[in-house]
Amino acid sequence: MPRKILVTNALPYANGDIHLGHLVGYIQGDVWVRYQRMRGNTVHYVCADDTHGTPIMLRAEKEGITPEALIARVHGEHLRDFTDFGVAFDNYHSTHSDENRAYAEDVYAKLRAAELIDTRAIEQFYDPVKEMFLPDRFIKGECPKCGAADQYGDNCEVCGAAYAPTDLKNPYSAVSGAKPVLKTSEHFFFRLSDPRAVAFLRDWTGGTNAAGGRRLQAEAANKMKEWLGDATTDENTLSDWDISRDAPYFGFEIPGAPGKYFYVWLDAPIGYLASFRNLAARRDDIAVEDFTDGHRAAAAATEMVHFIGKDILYFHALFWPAMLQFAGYRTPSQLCVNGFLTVDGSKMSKSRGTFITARSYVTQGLNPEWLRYYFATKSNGTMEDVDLNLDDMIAKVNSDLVGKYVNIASRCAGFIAKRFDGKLGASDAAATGDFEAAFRSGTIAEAYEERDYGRALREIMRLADLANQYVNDHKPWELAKLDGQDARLHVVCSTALTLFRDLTRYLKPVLPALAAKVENFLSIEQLDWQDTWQPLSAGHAINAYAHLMTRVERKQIDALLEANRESLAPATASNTKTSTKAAEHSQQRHAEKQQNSAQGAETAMTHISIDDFAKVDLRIARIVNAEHVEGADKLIRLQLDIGETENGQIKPRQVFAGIKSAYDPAALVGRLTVMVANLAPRKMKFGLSEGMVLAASDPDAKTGGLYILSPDSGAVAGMRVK
Ligand code: B3M
Ligand code: ZN
Repeated sequence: MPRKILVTNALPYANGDIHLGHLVGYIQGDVWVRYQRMRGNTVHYVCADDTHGTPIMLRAEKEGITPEALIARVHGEHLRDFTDFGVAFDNYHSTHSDENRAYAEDVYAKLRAAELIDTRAIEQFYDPVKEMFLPDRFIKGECPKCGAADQYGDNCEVCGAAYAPTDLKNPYSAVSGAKPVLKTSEHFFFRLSDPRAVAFLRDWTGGTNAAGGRRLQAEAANKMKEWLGDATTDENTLSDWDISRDAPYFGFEIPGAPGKYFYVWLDAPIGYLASFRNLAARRDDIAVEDFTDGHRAAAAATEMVHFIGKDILYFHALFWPAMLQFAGYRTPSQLCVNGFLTVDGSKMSKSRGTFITARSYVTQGLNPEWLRYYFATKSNGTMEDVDLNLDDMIAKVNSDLVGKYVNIASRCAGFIAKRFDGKLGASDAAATGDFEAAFRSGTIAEAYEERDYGRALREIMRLADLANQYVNDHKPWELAKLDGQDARLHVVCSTALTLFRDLTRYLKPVLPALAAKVENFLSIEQLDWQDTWQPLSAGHAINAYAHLMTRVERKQIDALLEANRESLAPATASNTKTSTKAAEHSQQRHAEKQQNSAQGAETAMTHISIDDFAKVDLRIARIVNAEHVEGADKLIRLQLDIGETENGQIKPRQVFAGIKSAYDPAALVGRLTVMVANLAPRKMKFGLSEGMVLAASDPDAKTGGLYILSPDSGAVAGMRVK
């Protein structure tokens, strides 16, 4: 019986770029979906943007646009990024949608009817200037333990202490700078403390998935034990979960409770169902309730599988199944949890350029399937962190994909075209038989099922070694030079291409674009897993061999790092999100912090310390030369004297400044201005830019003008500006 599976990936927040850290989980999900489909299973693969909450509201406000406009723009960006990396959702929807509102209201009404919603007054920090309650991440102050300034309301980044925002000394609002006051308001709580909740969750945790495997990975099941306690010690309960927020808030207003909104994490996972329903509305082959209705027998024959990062396990393993269960919906069949991404062994960093956006990877011209392949080799189905070791990625892609796999086709295809009119001959049954036996003794399929893609690929590369061995043993390039060996040459090349086709089949979940090129080159139907072991038949015409994949060069990686490097990286929250330290605080506070931090970065960064400012080396610069740049419509090339010399000569810095619209180069020569002297040099198309000049402009571009800064008279080149 083919399986019927609804697969989801975590919904990214609608206020930040997709980066390589996100892609780990999306690629793992997409590979699994493609594998399941190749096996003949029916899979519906959905995702959406997670659009609600305070950070998105404030971000939109800061940009001077409505939240709706912000989320519409980001939706387009995210979808494009996923598409470029081959992550092919059947539907990419939004939590700010009618379907989601309807589901959220329904779940809430059913939980209320089940007497699982409580109302309680709570006291929280409130920003009297901005007139809003402040999430922990928007409150800063001095650490109660070590006294470090400008620490967030939940934990100290200097000494690592965790505390409540009310513990901070001299707290201030990161939104307005005002001193927050304590204010009481009514909140709604989902009563997870109800004994039914722990009993249900213990049972759910122990369940198996449709393939007979565990519902949860071992590490996730251990976490659950930690959270739920032991069934023999009865007193264990969970804390109730605060599911409402007060206006102003961007989200869904709670029916019957004006001014109260569903907390973003209530409607975020419900977004999976909303995206699925939205998909079903344009497909007549999907009966939504067969996947979602907990009372329907059909739902027992379908699966719902969630791919998520380990930082949001708490939400997906406790709140989400409990919400579904007590609202009468089907509960998740399986959670597939991935770890964080590190790059070259460290957490991603903007100053090192390892905080790499999906967009920059594509625009720098790197092949997304290199990354898919590398991430897959590093995925083993556990919650362990994945390290992107850049030199290792280059080595693996070049040796496995280009050196082993592509090499089989590139060494044989030409002879078929030149000597046999593009038509294959018979295959060598002994060789294809050996290959088949090697496949059958392996566990590639099980490895894909278990998301141990690293193992699957190691086995596939062993098969590629076999195929290469066959080519090396028969040396078509030598047969081609001998008289009377045409028939042999024909068999050898045809056999190698049959083996190449089968390798392509096994690689296809990971490398769909490459597989499509091969299907075209071999002129065959779309490969799936079930194909029988028929060699490509004699007389079958193939197409001319076109280049399949290029090697990765270190200089491409260096350019990528350069493009992502920010010399003055604020300690952004997206960095925090990937830290393992953060992963160690369990429980809801942690998960909420993750959420708030992931969203809060841009808007919360309204203050920096004097030490932060001191990192900027500002200098008076004399413009010794200025000229237009051939082929650049915005740039002027400046040579700036900041008092640096070489062999007694002034050694000016070259800076490309985007001021062409406002200045005639000739008028700039001789002027003094202010330059950032310690900005990391940046390779540009036109040469190296070794700094930046400061200029004023209207953020809304209402006046359109650009004004470079000048010091008062008396200042000379090289003086420090502080
Ligand atoms: N937007 C946060 C995250 O990616 C959140 C996931 C929602 S999944 C329902 O960490
Ligand atoms: Zn501290």
